[in-house]
Amino acid sequence: MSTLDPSFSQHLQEDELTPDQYGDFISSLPTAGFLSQYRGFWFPTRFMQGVLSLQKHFQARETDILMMTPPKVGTTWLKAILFAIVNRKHHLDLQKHPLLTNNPHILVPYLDLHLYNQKEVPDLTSFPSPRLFSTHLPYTLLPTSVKDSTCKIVYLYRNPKDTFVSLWHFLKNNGRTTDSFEETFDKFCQGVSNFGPYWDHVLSYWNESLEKPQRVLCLRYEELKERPTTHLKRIAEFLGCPFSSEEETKGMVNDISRLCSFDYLSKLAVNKSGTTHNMKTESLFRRGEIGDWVNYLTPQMSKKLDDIFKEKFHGTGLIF
Ligand code: PAP
Repeated sequence: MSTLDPSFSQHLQEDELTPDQYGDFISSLPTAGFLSQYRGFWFPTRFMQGVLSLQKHFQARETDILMMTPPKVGTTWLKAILFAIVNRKHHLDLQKHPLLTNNPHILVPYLDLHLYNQKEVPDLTSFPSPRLFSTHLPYTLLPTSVKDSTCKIVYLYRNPKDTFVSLWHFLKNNGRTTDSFEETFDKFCQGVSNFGPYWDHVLSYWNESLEKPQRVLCLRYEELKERPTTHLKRIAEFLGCPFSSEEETKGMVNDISRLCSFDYLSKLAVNKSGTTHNMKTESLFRRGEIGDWVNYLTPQMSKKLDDIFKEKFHGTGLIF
């Protein structure tokens, strides 16, 4: 039985909610299929509890490294890269590297989708410093403790057409939509997609990175794909752990780049079958290419996305 008024979601601050009120609060949000709208963004309803708990309870540390992404922009890849860079001194023997036996989502957990969705207040004490976490939350909805902290934030975004095509395959393969391709596309264009509107998500971090470049690093999937070693070095510098000339001479940057590449990770047994946090693991490694959208979008669909993103990103300096 609902204990809350339907207008509840507009009046009460979420951090005043008790855990037994979460369900009613979430039920009071506007929905579209499997998504619920909360503070201007669309979240998978099944993760709303994690979003609320994370916002209420997560305490950032100055040494934390948080990686933020909208879905399907290369999150799995960036998790592998950050884990490998940050922990490189502990895993010099690449033949025994944790990435060979663990999916990147296990090594770098989601705060919202996993840790705080499983438990109202998860025990994070076992995570060694610097703690490496990820979320799909837009910047504007991050907990205050993150916004007030000087912890580092690495953000990844991707061409919206490839992002949409990747999202479509993921939703279909994991039974997370009953919509057709065209319906999913129309909703994406209206901003109704997982953690969307996609443009608002990207802009939320982009604007922050312009204001605080020492705190927020924005990377583009296409740049990372075209010049991985350049960007691996850039990431390491940003995180305050630049590759030494000795490491570079030994080929460590190339080694990490190869270890985290689509070709390498997608062929590992650990990434080829089974599930990771209720996702089919293999669905996280589909094609890993730039421009696969041409095989799926009609010229009209392509133009529609061009027009939307031209307008949304006008004057921002963002390119796709
Ligand atoms: P998530 O949001 O569910 O975690 P995410 O990892 O962000 O998914 O995105 C998956 C995309 O990244 C897939 O793109 P595609 O559908 O266009 O193929 C996946 O193939 C791609 N991807 C995964 N690993 C890598 C990698 N190592 N290098 C490049 N792309 C990758």
